[in-house]
Amino acid sequence: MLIQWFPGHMAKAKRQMEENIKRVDSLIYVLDARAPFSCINPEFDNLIRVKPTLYVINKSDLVEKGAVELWLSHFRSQGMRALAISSTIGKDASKVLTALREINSEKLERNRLKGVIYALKAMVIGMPNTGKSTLINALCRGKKTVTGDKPGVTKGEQWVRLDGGISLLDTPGTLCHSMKSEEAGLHLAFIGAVRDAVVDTTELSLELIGFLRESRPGTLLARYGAEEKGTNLEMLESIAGKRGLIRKGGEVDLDKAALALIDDFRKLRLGKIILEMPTDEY
Ligand SMILES: Nc1nc2c(ncn2[C@@H]2O[C@H](COP(=O)(O)OP(=O)(O)O)[C@@H](O)[C@H]2O)c(=O)[nH]1
Ligand SMILES: [Mg+2]
Repeated sequence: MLIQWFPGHMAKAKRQMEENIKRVDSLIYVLDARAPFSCINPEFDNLIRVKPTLYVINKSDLVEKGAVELWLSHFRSQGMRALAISSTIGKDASKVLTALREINSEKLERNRLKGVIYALKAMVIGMPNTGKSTLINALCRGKKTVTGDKPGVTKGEQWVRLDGGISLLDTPGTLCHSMKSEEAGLHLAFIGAVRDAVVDTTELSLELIGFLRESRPGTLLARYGAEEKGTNLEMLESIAGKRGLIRKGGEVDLDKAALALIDDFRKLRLGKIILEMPTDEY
């Protein structure tokens, strides 16, 4: 199943980011822990090339700790500065600021020696739904100072000034013109980075069933009591039956079963499931 979605507002957001890159010291690149590789957008390459980048594996609470550790060491072995957090948990987000100061330490020190208090500026980028805004909100702890009406800062992009002299620029999530691979497109759709309305959810659920049967055998049986046999479509029918999702004529309601399955995956009701692990290729 090929996923393709690059609406006009993303093209516009991308142009704005390319414009705003000049105004920031570094980038905070937010990835979803369930699909860290697929969340790396080749269209951001021209941004990361010019500014030091901090990779933040967000939503770590949705995957096993060991898996996150493997991704961190994988990224670090490639010379990327990376850390893992959950923006929705406690003070986890503040680790990002510490790391941001670290990667800009030379600049901060140079300014300090000149007697200048330098205010760091960072642009927060990432695929849609990776938690960029949640991270920023966690960092400003409710005392958000949005200065969105500056010239050149249009709707959809917002500067937020934090205590301690750091300003962050929130950006709208951006996908790519064409997905890195069919698999990457699917993973992004599973984690909700692609708007559900533009995807055939029944077909997407069949892909998810396929993934689970192969990578996590026993998951569907445990959750729905559905024997893992036959085609993926037969499994979806079986899930619909087990959940009592029946239409008026007595037919199973595949659409509802598909939505239920995808929702169960996203809400952790199938357990903590990472979609991709580091390989030699990436
Ligand atoms: N479980 C979990 N959910 C998160 C985390 N960070 C963000 N979310 C959720 O992910 C969804 C998208 O977050 P949002 O900040 O709007 O993403 P954005 O599109 O990148 O700005 C929201 O429902 C958040 O509550 C996290 O660390 N863990
Ligand atoms: Mg946002």
